[in-house]
Order: sequence, then structure tokens, then C-alpha cells
Amino acid sequence: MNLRIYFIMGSQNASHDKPEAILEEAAQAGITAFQFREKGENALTGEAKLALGHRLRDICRRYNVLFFINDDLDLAEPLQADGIHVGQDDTQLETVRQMFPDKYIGLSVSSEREMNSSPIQLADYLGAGPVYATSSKEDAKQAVGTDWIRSLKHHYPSMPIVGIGGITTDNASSVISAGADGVSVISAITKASDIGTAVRNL
Ligand code: TZP
Ligand code: MG
Repeated sequence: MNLRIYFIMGSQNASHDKPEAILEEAAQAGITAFQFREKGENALTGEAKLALGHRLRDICRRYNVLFFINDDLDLAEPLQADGIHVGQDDTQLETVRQMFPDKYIGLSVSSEREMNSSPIQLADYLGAGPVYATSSKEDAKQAVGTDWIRSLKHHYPSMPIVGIGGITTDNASSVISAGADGVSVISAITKASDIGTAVRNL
């Protein structure tokens, strides 16, 4: 499971270009994982969401990029997702694990309290953050810095961890130095003037 450059996007993040075009360029440049996160005010639902999911899934398959679905358990099988990512307010990790014993499951963990109340061993990786301030998530929690990655890694040395939130080509190396196995980004790629360059610099 290579989470080194983990790109997250929904149609709401693709303001200038089609999400398919952005993902294709990012995949070509070397992202290793992708999460379909269709969320927020202008997010697609129903058939339109499923159809976009299929198109993005196909791109990931062509480039050998892992495909994760955010939260929407109903889409995991239709899209043949490699994995599912859930937050603290989504379906309980125990339930997701029972439903999908063979898929990768990621869990967001933002604090010691969340860590202590989660069945961490049931996850395949943890999303740690927001590391830095982000404007891509309306209800984002307070930025926790790279110290949180160090702390999580200390508690769970063999659990893969990806940093998320405000990560850019300038600060990605600090996230990795703190012990993360990869970086998850939205805007560092969707808002890049040159997506290929952004991915290679990450
Ligand atoms: N979860 C925590 S921060 C965040 C999510 C989905 C948004 C990350 O977006 P960006 O643009 O990389 O800061
Ligand atoms: Mg969620």
C-alpha cells in the first residue's frame, strides 16, 4: 500500500478544470493513491456522483493508483474501491471493518482523545491532521502541527501515517521528517499552476 503521494479530490475542488483532467495529469506525474471525496455545498450526489466515481476510478486503474472512497460505504463495491477513508464522525471503524474485511481502511485522527477512543488496530493507515491550516475543508479542526505526527508514530510505530491539511511542496518534507509515510493533499495539486511539477516536487 503506497501512500507516499495521496491526492484527494471531488468535483467541488476542481474549479478551473474537469476533475478527470486533473486526476489524469496527477496520475501521470506519479501520485500513488487517490481519494474520491465528493463533499460540501456543490457536491454531486446519486447517479452523477457514481458516474464521476467510475470515471475517476478508471483513471486510477490505468495508472496503478490506489483508489479510496471517502466515507460513502455504498460506493465502495460499485466502484471496486481498494479502500475506504472514514473520519471520526462517520461510520464506526468496527462496522466498516466488518463490512469490508478485505479493503484498506483509513481513519482520521486529530488528537490524543480521538486516538484513545478509536480501535486503531482495525485501521490500515491513519490520517493525521490538519497538520497546517487549510481552507479546503469547511469544518476542519485546529491545525495540530508536525508534533502530532511524531506523537502518533511514537504510539503506533508500525502503523502507516499520512499527514493532511495545508501541505504544500514547501512543507511536505517536514511532514515526512516527522515520521509520516506520505502526504495527503487537495489544493497543492488542484490549485497548482502546473500539476505535473507540483506532484514531482511533492
Ligand atoms: N481533512 C483534514 S484537512 C483536509 C481534510 C480533507 C483538507 C486538506 O486540503 P488541503 O487543500 O490539502 O489543505
Ligand atoms: Mg468523513
